[in-house]
Amino acid sequence: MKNWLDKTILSPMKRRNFMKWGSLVGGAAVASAGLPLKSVAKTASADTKKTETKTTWSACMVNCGSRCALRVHTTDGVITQVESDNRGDDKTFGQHQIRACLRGRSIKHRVYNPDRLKYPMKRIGERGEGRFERISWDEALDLLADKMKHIIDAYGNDSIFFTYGTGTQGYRTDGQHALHRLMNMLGGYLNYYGNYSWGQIQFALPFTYGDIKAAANGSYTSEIEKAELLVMFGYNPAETRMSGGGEIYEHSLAVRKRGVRTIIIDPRYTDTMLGKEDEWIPIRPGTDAALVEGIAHVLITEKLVDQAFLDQYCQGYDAKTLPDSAPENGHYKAHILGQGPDGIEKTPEWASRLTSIPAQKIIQLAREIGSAKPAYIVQGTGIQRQANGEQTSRSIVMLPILTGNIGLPGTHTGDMPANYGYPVPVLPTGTNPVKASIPFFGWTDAIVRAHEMTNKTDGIQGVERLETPIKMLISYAGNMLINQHSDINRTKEILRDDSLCELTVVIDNHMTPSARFADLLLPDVTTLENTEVSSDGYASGSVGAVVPLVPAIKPMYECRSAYDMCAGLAERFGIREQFTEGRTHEEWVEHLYAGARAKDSKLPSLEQLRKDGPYTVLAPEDGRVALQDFRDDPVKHALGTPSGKIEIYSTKLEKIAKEWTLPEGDVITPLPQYVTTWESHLDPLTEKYPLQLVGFHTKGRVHSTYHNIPELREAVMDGVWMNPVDAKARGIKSGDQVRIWNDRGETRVLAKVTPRIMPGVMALGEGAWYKPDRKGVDHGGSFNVLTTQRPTPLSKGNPQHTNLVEIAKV
Ligand SMILES: Nc1nc2c(c(=O)[nH]1)N[C@H]1C(S)=C(S)[C@@H](COP(=O)(O)OP(=O)(O)OC[C@H]3O[C@@H](n4cnc5c(=O)[nH]c(N)nc54)[C@H](O)[C@@H]3O)O[C@H]1N2
Ligand SMILES: Nc1nc2c(c(=O)[nH]1)N[C@H]1C(S)=C(S)[C@@H](COP(=O)(O)OP(=O)(O)OC[C@H]3O[C@@H](n4cnc5c(=O)[nH]c(N)nc54)[C@H](O)[C@@H]3O)O[C@H]1N2
Ligand code: SF4
Ligand SMILES: [Mo]
Repeated sequence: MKNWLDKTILSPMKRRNFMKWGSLVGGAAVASAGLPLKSVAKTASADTKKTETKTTWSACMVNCGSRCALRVHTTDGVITQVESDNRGDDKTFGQHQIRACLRGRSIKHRVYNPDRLKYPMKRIGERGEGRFERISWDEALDLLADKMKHIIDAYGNDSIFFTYGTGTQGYRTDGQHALHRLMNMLGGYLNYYGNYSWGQIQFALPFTYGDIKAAANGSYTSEIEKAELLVMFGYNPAETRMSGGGEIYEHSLAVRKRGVRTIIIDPRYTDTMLGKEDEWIPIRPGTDAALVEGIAHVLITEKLVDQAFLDQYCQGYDAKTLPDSAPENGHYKAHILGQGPDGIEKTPEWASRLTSIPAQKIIQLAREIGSAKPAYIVQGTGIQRQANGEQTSRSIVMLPILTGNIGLPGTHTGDMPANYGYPVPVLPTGTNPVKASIPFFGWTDAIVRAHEMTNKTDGIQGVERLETPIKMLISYAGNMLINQHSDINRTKEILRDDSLCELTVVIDNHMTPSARFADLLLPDVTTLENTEVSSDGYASGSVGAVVPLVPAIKPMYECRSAYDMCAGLAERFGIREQFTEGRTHEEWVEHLYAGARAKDSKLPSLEQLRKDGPYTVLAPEDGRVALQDFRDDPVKHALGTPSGKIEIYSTKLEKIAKEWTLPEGDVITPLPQYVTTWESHLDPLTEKYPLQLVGFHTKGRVHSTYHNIPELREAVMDGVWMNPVDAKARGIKSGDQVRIWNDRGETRVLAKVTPRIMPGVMALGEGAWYKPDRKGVDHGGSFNVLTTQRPTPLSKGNPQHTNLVEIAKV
């Protein structure tokens, strides 16, 4: 059994069947999208004798960081309307309505969508061509079990990999938990660590602060209202934390009620500003670390640093606390004052040349940051999705450290903010017998060059080197296979060769660009057809919640939950009983919730929860300020760093920098400092591609989810942001079709000419669906035809916001 096209597996292409299926899709598409509800009812549910209306609770489970509850109205088994949480009076915080955004409210169109996957299907023709044949569930599961047995026998469990997928982030019993549980029982799978969201910052900051447990190194956004000054680096909650329960609500309350002075540093004038900011400081992408160093210069020379704090709590600020292993003058102060190894004084003028921020502005900013007590300094995650992401994240946290704005009310560590999450229990997944772990971003490399990948070259963890290449990919609730991973054209080449990765399985609701690259396509139920008890998400500020999901409608077509798919697969491996422990999915939900209630007597009964809607809990007052215990007693509550202190100079990084083999141009430094990288504004490549292109997460979608909803496409028109100066130089006007390209690919999109972006920098919302023409030019505005798979130096993560491009009118 060599590959998918092996004759023993694949029946000859049945053209007539394919056509028949094709017209069926078309028919159903019209029915669900266009016809009156009665006809949809017939398609969706056969037994509709008397009119029955009901309202059930469900939730939007996509990965925006929140998890808004939804009230779903149905008539005769057909969804008629979806509304937001309408309880509460908005007078008391915690009693307020946690309102869903425009996306969650349009979820009905994601359920009744022409792209819906209806039946299991197997690929016919070349991988990626998008031609499939309908098969039965029995055939699909038999085929999958056979292929998996072969792959495990021939290559081992470490050749099976789950690509990152966040379409059902909130599930506790279904989805990836069920899949991981099954795979662990079958001998495991290749692990990954980190994630596309904050892979760089999460890897980098423990060198400074010690191990991060979830977001425990941050203070809650509820602390903002106690601050005198709020400084936000590339933090855009108005678009990326839109839920009424989350960070944006707390941020807005603080600014509205307390008028906290707010400075926002971002190349774009974001929706978070829109008149709420006191100052917008546009910055050249990838240069925030240089800005920090320019500010540090002023803080040091004007004696605005908190010397007592630095002496007592930190390692490596000056000679007094520099560890023995460090070179002489290897400390931060020397580095800033030009007495370190590079001999460059990091003056505001020096920083100005790199950042495009006037030196006078940098001086003013430094004086403000140096004198405001307390100051809440925070960063988003767009900044670290860059080639020097780890260096930048570590640098930004120097501002609260230098000024002693740590561990006190109204302060924050400079990390992303912390959030409270009610600990809703998860289906036990067991442990993975496979020890090897790759960085989340390294899977395409692990298909083609696994034998070269080691712990010192490619961030392999758990083992010294990879034994075997990836031979099977399972994409559950992700569009990573094509759309969301970098460099689509490279990925396509790799996936098209099915002698490399022999099996691709996609479990989704829709025929996405990734689904087209499946060998086996398995249709999942949507959130509104599923049963769950979820937590509130990871970006809900100080509000925690337990959110019930009750099926509003029956599973459509032949869709099945991942739990049921796994149970069917377990049966084929002879371990059904072990997998289910005799429980259905519904019974697991009940069982786990009963466990939660045994620990917290305040939780309502499941029946009551499902009737009344989410159960809300506020974060305890204690513990809202990060590192408060460390500030109170730095000995008793020493940090998890080797010295137990805040490591400005990191001895661990000093070691890594010596031991790892890095590609030409990559730099890791024990001090948090600015480094120039490939595809920065200083790269000679700017002669060919003079414009920097950054991405952002748009309010029109969550990544690629909700992209295929025409109403949303109309409400939030995709377009590449460009400054009038750059547009004029290229004869481009707002609304023009433009091509954006570099050596990796080309995409077509509309131009949005606006002073809301600084000159020389372009910005495009990520997540639009890849739509190539015959020559491979993308007409969908899909960002990742332009991004690179070259990883960042330290975490080996995704530098998806570091791109040089050129733009022209089509
Ligand atoms: N260029 C660029 N690329 C990026 C980023 C960037 O900033 N720039 N951001 C990165 C980040 S931070 C992230 S988190 C990733 C996100 O990347 P992904 O995790 O791939 O997220 P989505 O694109 O939303 O894909 C989720 C998929 O889940 C499916 N889905 C939704 N509901 C269900 C369900 O109930 N069941 C099943 N089975 N499937 C379902 C959707 O149809 C969709 O195909 O993208 C990364 N990619
Ligand atoms: N509506 C919506 N909400 C989402 C998501 C979504 O897709 N849609 N995705 C969710 C997920 S998984 C994640 S990880 C988060 C990510 O949410 P964010 O952390 O907000 O990430 P981004 O939108 O990538 O970038 C934030 C800002 O950083 C700016 N930026 C880029 N480069 C630089 C730089 O070098 N310096 C500075 N100072 N600023 C820079 C961008 O212009 C942008 O305004 O959002 C979550 N929320
Ligand atoms: S996308 Fe996020 S903010 Fe919008 S409804 Fe869904 S969970 Fe809520
Ligand atoms: Mo993310």
